[in-house]
Amino acid sequence: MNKPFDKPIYVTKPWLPPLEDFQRGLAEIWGRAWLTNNGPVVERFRAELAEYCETENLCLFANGTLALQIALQGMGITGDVITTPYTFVATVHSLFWNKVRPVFADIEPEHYTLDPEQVEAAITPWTSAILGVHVYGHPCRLEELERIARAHNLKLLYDAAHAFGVRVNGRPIGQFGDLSMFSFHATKLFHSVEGGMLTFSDARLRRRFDYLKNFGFENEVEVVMPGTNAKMNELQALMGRLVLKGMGEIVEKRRRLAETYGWGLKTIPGIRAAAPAAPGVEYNHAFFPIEVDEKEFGASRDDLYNELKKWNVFARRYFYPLVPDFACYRGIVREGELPVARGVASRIITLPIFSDLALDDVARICEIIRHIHQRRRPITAATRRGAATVGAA
Ligand code: T4K
Repeated sequence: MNKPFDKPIYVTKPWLPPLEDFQRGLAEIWGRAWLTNNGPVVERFRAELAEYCETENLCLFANGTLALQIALQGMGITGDVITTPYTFVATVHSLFWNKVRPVFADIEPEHYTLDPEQVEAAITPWTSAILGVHVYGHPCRLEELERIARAHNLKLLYDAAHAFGVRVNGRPIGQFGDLSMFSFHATKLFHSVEGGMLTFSDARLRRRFDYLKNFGFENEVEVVMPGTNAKMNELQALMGRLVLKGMGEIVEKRRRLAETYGWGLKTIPGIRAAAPAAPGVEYNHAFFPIEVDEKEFGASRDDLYNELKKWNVFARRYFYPLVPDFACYRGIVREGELPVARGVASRIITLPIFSDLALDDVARICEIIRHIHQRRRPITAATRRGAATVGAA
C-alpha cells in the first residue's frame, strides 16, 4: 500500500470487445465501402437498440450533444426551460444553441437530480419545458416531474446521457417523459466510441429527427427543413453493436466494484457514498460519487483529489464547477441561490469505476483514502488527550 499504482488509474476506461470481432466487422464494412449515411450496420444497431429499449421511437446520432440539440429543435422548444445546474455543460449548451434560456432550479441532496418543488416554484408564463438530468444514472423524481409537466402543460425532456441500461419498475428509463437523450461516448459504460440516441413518445418525431440530422434532405432534389449533419457512421455502429452484447457483464462488474467501494469506505470518517438506487430502480452503476466532509475527513475535497493523483489515481470532480459558474453562463443565478447544488459541487468526487478495474484495486483505493484521512486527521479533543497521555508516559 505504500507505493502508488504502477499505471495511472483514470476515472473510467472504455469496455472494448474482442479485437477480432471488431476486425471481422470492419472487413465487412471495407468490402461494402459504405461508411456512413444510414448504412446497414447503423440500421442493424438501431433494430437491436429498439429491442433493448423496447421502443421503435428511436433515432441514432453522431453524439449525445447533437442529439439533444436536435431534440429541442425538432420539438419546437422555445422561451425558458427549467433545468439543473448540476450536470455536464453540454446539457445547457444544447439550450443555448437553440436560443432557449436556461432557468436553473436546485437539486435534491440524495441523488442530485432536479428537486421537483424547486422546479414548480420556477415556472413562469415563459416556461416551455423541463429538462431533467438522470445524473450518474440515478433517475429524476419521475412521477413528480410528470405531474408538474402535465399540470402546467410543459414538455418533459430528460438528459439520460448517464442512464443507458437503467430500468424503473421494469420499464426502460427512456420510456419516461416526452423524450430522453442518451450519450454513447467512449467514457460511458455503454458506448459506440462517440454516439447518441433519442427515444420519445410521439412517433411522428422520428421522421423530423431523421430530416434534421441529414441536412433536411427528402431526396436528391428536395430539402424540407434546414437540418444539420449529425449522423452516426458505420464504424460507430459496429462498436455499439459489439458493446451492446457485453452490457450484462459490464453492469454486473460495476455492481461488484461499487459494492467493494461501499465496504471499503464505510468506516472512513467524512466520506459519504451517494445514496443507493431508489426502490424499483435497476441501476447501471455509471459512476461512483462520494462526498467529502472536510471537517470530519481532515482534508478538503480538493486535497483528496490532488493527493490521489500522487498515488496515480485520477478521480474527477464531476460536476464542479456548477454550469452557471462557467464564464459563459455567469449572471443567470444570483449569489446564494442553488445552495444544495453548490454544496454538493464543493464536496463531490467521482472515483474510478470501469470493467477492467480489479476489485483488489478498489480495495486499495479505499485504503489510500483511509491513509490520507489518517495522515490529515484534525487534532480533536480525544487525540489531544491521547497525545497528552503518551507524553506523560
Ligand atoms: N449530458 C451529460 C449529462 C453528459 O455527461 C454528457 C457527456 C453529455 C450530455 C454530452 O454527451 P456527448 O456529446 O459527449 O455524447 C467526458 C466526456 O467527453 C463526456 O461525454 C461526458 N459527458 C463527460 C461527463 O465526461 P471529459 O472532458 O471529462 O473527458 P476526458 O477526455 O477527460 O475523459 C475522462 C477520462 O476517461 C480520462 O481521464 C481517461 C478516460 N478515457 C477517455 C477517453 C476519451 C479513456 O480511457 N479513453 C478514452 O477514449 O468529458
